[in-house]
Amino acid sequence: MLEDKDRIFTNLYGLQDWRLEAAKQRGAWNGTADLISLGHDWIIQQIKDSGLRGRGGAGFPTGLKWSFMPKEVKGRPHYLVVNADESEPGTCKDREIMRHDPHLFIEGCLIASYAMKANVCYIYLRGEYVDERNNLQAAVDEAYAAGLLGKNAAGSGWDFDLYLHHGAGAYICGEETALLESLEGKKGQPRLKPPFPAGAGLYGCPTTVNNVESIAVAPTILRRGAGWFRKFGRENNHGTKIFSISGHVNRPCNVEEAMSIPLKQLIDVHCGGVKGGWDNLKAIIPGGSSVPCLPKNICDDVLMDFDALRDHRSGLGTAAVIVMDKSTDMVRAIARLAYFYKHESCGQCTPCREGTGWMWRVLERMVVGDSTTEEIDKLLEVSTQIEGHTICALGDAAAWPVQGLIRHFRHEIEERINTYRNDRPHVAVAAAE
Ligand code: L3W
Ligand code: SF4
Repeated sequence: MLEDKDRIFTNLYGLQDWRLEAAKQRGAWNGTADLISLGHDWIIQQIKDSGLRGRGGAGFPTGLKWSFMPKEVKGRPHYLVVNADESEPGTCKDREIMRHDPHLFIEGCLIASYAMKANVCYIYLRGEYVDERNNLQAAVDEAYAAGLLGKNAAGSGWDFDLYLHHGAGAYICGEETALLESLEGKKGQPRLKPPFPAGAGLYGCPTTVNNVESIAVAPTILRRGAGWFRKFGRENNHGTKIFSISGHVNRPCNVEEAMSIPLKQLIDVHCGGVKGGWDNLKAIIPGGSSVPCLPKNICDDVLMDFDALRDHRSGLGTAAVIVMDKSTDMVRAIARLAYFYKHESCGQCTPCREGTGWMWRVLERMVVGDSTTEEIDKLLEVSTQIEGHTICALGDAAAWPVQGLIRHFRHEIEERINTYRNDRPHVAVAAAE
């Protein structure tokens, strides 16, 4: 359990003023120029040593990603682009950082940009995040007025400009290369990788794309030391993390906790428990809608980190925990997610464009039992044909929830098929023929 003194986001619930003076009193912009004076390599090494892994879903080591940027600026400018297109169902953590702790985030943009020799950073905001944009823009304006941004930003000797760009509400623009396309004014469709953005990103220039939370924790890691951050969690899963917990709990919330906290403790301590008690739990989706669900028996003692959840063939993703009690119709829930992915597919590659719609239509029939047991196997097979055969991770994201449903709740689909047939004997005869 994390103690209050170890929380990075001290205004996560907006109980205090988010503006510059109040943010400074909470520690933001404290010694920024001194940190920067320690140099590009020192900052990147500290972030590497801290064990910070990307907080946007993939968990890629942040310091390593920063180190992929060219060591020297040669002809092409370097860019930092922050992915604030928070759209993963269940995920609402970056929203709170931008609304209530925008200065910590802006300071992180300066420090990260300096580390990677970028003089310009773009923050790409989810289209629906209007209040967040308003607060963030007001905070950016304050920072410019106070000399924290612009020429010789924060007295560091580094010139740095920060721009907000508002998206238009497409989930796929949260995929880093679709985001870059959109930022360039084009249709938001993912690019083939490689090249990765560090080689050819925004306008073909070296670019790093990071999630809001990954950037916002950086100043505190540097101020308190890599070792401080590293001591939370366990090997390969370090630091503090904001969990977004929603669904059938008594008090849904965002909470910053130590990585690797047991799921049950997370829910009992911070959410007042599952509605109706722990025994009323049916399943969770542990990391935003893209990762497979887990049934109660796994939830009983699972740890909330990248490796523990991967070992159970799921993932930490964005750490958005969707809790479902026994009243949940799992088939309907996953069918609804399948609709989401079908709707958000950009349509570039055939397995995703055709497969997401096909899976959704089959699942809609399965919700009422109008299917066959053979079709469950076919659904699983099609999902594995989508997985890994597309340009971006949206194909995987559409396949994994379906695979989780079949892995853990196949019996619910089968029961429905049997009930449907028993109610309609002629259907059973036709299927047998
Ligand atoms: C240079 C290499 N860079 C990897 C970089 C890459 C990217 C990062 C992670 O998807 C996941 C997805 C969603 N040289 C590199 C390299 N990189 N190898 O590392 O890359 P990758 O491909 O593992 O993942 P991704 O494409 O960033 C993200 C999942 O997150 N997700 C939620 C997403 C939704 C949100 C949101 O709403 N904010 O983030 C939940 O699970 O399904 O699997 O930067 O360039 N050799
Ligand atoms: Fe577009 Fe889907 Fe292909 Fe991603 S996987 S590029 S969303 S069609």
